[in-house]
Amino acid sequence: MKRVLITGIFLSIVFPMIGQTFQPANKSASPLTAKLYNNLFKALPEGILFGHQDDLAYGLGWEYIPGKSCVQDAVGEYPAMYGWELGDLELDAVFNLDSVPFQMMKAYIREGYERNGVITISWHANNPVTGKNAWDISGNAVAAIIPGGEKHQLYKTWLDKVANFMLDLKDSKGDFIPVIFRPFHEFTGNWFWWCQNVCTPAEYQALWKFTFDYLTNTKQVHHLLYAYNPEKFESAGQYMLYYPGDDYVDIMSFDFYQYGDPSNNSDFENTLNKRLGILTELAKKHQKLPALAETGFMNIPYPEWFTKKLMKGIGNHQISYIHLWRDGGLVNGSGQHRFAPSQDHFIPVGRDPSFMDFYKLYISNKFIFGNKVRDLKLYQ
Ligand code: BMA
Repeated sequence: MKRVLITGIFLSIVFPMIGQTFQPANKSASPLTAKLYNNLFKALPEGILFGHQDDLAYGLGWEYIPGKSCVQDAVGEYPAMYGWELGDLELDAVFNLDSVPFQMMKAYIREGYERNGVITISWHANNPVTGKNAWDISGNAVAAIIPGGEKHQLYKTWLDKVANFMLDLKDSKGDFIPVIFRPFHEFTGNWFWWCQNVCTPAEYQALWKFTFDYLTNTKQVHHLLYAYNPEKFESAGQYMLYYPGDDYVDIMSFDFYQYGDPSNNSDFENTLNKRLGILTELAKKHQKLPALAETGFMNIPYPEWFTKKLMKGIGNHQISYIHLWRDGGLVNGSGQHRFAPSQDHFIPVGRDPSFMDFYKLYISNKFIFGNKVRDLKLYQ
C-alpha cells in the first residue's frame, strides 16, 4: 500500500499531467470539448501546436483556392491550429471585417477539424455604442453592454448571432466542433473599446461572465473553451487584474508582437521569455492551459526572426500553442500585411528571405504541425 502511494507520489511529481482530469470551465462541456481540453494538457510535453490565422482562406496573391494553405505552401504540412475571426457577424454581414464570407469560414473550420486541427476564434466586434469599429474607444462601451447598461439588449442580440454561428459548426457525425473562443483580447492595450483605459476590472469581468453565462446557459453552447488574453503585462498581479475567475477560463494566454528593428537588441526575446515565465507559473497554479495566442513580425523584415527571436524567447517554456496572425496582403491601402513566410511569396522579387529560417523552426521538432496533430488524435 505504502509502495503504491510512494510510486503514485513519484509519478505525479515527474509526470504531473498523468492521470489528472481537467474540467472545462463550462461544466456541461460536450465530451469532444472535454477530450480536446484534456488531450491538449497531455500534449504539452510533445511540443507546441503551430497555428495561423485565416490560413486556408487567402495568402499573398491568392484567395479561396480549395485545399491551399499558407503554412502548407511553406513547409509541406498544414498548421495544427486554424484561427478565424467573427468581426462584423454582429451586423449580420455576409463577410467578416477581413472580407472572409462567414459561410466559407464555416466550411474551412470543418476542413481544419476533419484534419484533427484545433480551431480558435477571435471577435473584433464593432463598438456597440458608436457603431464604429472595434478600434473606436469612445462611449464607455463595456459599461453600456453589461447587465443594467443601456446597450445590454443590443449586446444580447449580438451574442445570439455568435451562438448561431457556433451552433452551426458540426462535424460529419453531427457533433459540435470544439472551438477555443478568445473574445475581448489584448485588453491591457489601449486600442479596443474593451481595453483597460476605457473599462475597469469589474466592468470587464462582468462582461466576460455575462458573455460566458449567456452563451452557456441561455444559448446552450457547450463546445467552447474560453481563452483569457491580455497583451502586455509585467507581473503576475498585472496579468490577473482583469481575470474573471477560474470558473470562467480554460486557457491563459497573451499576445505579443515584434516591432522595430530587432537586429541590435534582445528586447523581444527577453520580454517574451519573462512573460512566458509568469504565464506558465500562473497556468500551473490555476490548472489552465498556457498559450501565446497571437504573435509575429509584420512582413518579417528580419529574416531570422523565427529562430533568433521567437524560438529564443520561447526557449524551453511548455506552452500549448503559438498562433501567427494573418497574411492579409494589402490592408486598407496601407501596404503589405503578412506574418507567415511561404515559398510562394515573392518579396518583392525572389524568394522570401525568411523562408529558410522558418523551415528551421519547422524541423526543430519543438512545434506540432498538421501531421503530428493528426497522430495526436486530440478528439479521441
Ligand atoms: C488586425 C489586423 C486587421 C484585421 C484584424 C482582425 O490585427 O490584421 O487588418 O482586420 O486584425 O482580423
